[in-house]
Amino acid sequence: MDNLPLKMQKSYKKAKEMIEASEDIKIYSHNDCDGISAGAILSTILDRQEKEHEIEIVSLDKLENLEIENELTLFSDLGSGQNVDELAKDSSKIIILDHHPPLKNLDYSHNVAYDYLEINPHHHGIDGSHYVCGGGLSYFLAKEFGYHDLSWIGVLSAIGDMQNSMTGKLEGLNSIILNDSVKQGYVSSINDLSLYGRQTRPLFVALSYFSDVNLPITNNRTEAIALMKDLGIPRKIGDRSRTLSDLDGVEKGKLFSELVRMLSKEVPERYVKYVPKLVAADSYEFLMETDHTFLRDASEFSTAMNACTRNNREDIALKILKGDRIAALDELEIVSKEHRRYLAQNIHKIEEEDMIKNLGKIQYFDGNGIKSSVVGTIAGMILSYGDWRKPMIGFTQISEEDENLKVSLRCSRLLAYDGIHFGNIIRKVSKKVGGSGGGHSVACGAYIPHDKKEKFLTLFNEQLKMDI
Ligand SMILES: [Mn+2]
Repeated sequence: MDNLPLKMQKSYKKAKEMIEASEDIKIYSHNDCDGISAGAILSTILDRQEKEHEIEIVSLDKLENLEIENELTLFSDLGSGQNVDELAKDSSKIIILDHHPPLKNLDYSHNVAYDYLEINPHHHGIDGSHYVCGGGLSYFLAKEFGYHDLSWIGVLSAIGDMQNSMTGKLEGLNSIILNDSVKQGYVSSINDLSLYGRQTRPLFVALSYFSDVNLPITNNRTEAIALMKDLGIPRKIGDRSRTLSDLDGVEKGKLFSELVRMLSKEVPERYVKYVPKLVAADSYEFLMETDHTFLRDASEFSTAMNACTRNNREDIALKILKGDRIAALDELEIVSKEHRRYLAQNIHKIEEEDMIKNLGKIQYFDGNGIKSSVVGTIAGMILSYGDWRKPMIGFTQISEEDENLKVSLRCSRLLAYDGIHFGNIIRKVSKKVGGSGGGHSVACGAYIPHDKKEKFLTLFNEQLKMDI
């Protein structure tokens, strides 16, 4: 694909005109890496156009009964699945840039008095979970204004949104964004080993976090070091531990073959064909950023943005995305350190107190006391202490004021490659117990009534028996 569908192009022209004609603008964007990226792109467009604006990064529940007070209101990475215009005035102008399944059809704008423009790939037959996300949709608006230099944020948002999760590549409209950023010299796409922490983690540490399948190196740094030694891969350069980004092609080749060999021995026959995809994927490097910093690697960068939102510090993430590389980085360092400490403490507790329980085809833990914003992150991290063949489900109270439960699920990518979509399953099951949920195939979540945990687990297990 090398251009947007014609109808989408027209919508972007209209969006540009609406912005140019407005003086008082408000942006609402979603509180995750994708949403903040989208918000940062929109805010940068408005800065450059010298348009007065306010930006608010919000969770989806904040969109109920929203007062539409500004001349123009922009919604990014949200809005299609909510009735955000319920309280719109006849004079209101609304633009939605969202990739989630829309509630309204394309003609909706003809039936309302106010100016309503929704740009959503689903309206044009394009799947919004793999081919474009909120940040990408916002980048296409920037492009309409001629701001191609913001393309790298579009790439970041796609990685943050796991748009590449099924194939290890950016495809569809995402590939247009990637091409723009490569052409501009901002991004380089590298076929690499699929290990987290390319720039900042010592390679032996990155190897020890391999958790899609439990290998001898999983959670075992000694084994990881021994593996590198066996393959003749030096651990250090001078005093510094080498990271994945330090390896040359020959070294990566050796490591790739060895990981494929180890995994193929470990997984059931029917998964063997997915093993190469598990070990190698495209990585994206931001060429204007310093080597060996999290900023240099799209995946590490997106994790840092998520750490900000999980700790209600969207302001830091926004500043970094808009170019602050000094004060905001210091602030981020403090937040990240505390974030990592919190995660480690809770993972240790779950492991020490043997809190992972098994029920048929699932495993779960009661994360009572764990902040609901990180229960998913923790579920993902303790997967390696459980059984990779089963999804890991975490429960915790939504907040001190709300005793209902947040449910988060993480699983090995192998299960998704094999065709299971946990986002769809959790949507179905949470609905049956009077809650709501959804998400990606390997990472998803739900909110359910406080007394429905057992029922949820039973139904989820039954559903899985039918689906597998
Ligand atoms: Mn998104």
